[in-house]
Amino acid sequence: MTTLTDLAGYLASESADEAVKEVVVVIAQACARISRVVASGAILGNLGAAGQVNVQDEEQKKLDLITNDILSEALQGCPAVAGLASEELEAIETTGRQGGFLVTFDPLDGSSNIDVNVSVGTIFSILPAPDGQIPTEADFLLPGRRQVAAGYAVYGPQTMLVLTLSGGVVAFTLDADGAWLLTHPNLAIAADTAEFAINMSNQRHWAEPVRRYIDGCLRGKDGPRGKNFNMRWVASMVADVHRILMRGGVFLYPWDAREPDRAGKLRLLYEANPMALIVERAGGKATDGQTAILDLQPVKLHQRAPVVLGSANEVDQVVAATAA
Ligand code: AHM
Ligand code: MG
Repeated sequence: MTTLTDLAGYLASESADEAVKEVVVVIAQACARISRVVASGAILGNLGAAGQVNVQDEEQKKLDLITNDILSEALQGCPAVAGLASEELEAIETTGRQGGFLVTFDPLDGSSNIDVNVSVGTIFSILPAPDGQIPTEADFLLPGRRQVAAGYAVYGPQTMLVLTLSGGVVAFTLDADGAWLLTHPNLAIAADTAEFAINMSNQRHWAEPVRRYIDGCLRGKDGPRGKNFNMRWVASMVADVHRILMRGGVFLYPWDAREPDRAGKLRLLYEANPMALIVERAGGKATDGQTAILDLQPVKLHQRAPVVLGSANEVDQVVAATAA
């Protein structure tokens, strides 16, 4: 058996700033801990609702709160971190330090799946912090292109950490001893696909162009696309994006008419932006339908965005269908 490089070995070979690497190590350790806590589920009495809602008015699970605490405590203790923001925290937290980095995260994405033992994950984004001052919320409102690193951990049949630092996209698998081993040194998303991911139950609420695009896929080889499509929807963005990284596909969470004043379901700073950076670095595309996700200027911390991402040529098809 060949010996696999671990996270420390990989980081030693990477040209990124040493302080960013420190932040990545702290997050990776926290994700390994979260993996154990998630895996213990009912044994530790951690499944089920926490009995409160978050800033987005969504019911929080016990594990949303536990995993949020694990990550925020880890980042509070990391010398290179000046501030953090989480899906589960209304306001930013500062660490009392200046300079270094800001981290935004969704500690347990797809948490509606926890109680039924389906894959969930942690998503994170690392941004530069302002020099010479304690960060404020405004300092977090940077376009996704300013991210210095992004990644996610997926807690599935295998626990994996997908990461992009200064170059491409790599993935590590957590071994039984708690080490992250580099199992996927160069992830690239196939440009073409015949697989789409969308919550079809919202069909009647979509805008007409999205309906038209999906209708074209559903009509298969008898329709305008001239080929049959498969559909997958895990309802865990990490799991859906992970599948797309591994075998191609397109993921859509568009605006819909259920909450017309909201741009979509997914949040820009800790869901759409980190996933968009990973997808672009792997050769795919990520857009809100008009603008590359990474070029959107955030105006508030928990802002939402419509998301279309994945195989480059299929994202182009969505954009063309929605522009028509
Ligand atoms: P969460 O962060 O509260 O878990 O919500 C985000 C999740 C995504 O992981 C997933 O793509 C989407 O919500 C699923 O939404 P739906 O319940 O409409 O299928
Ligand atoms: Mg989420």
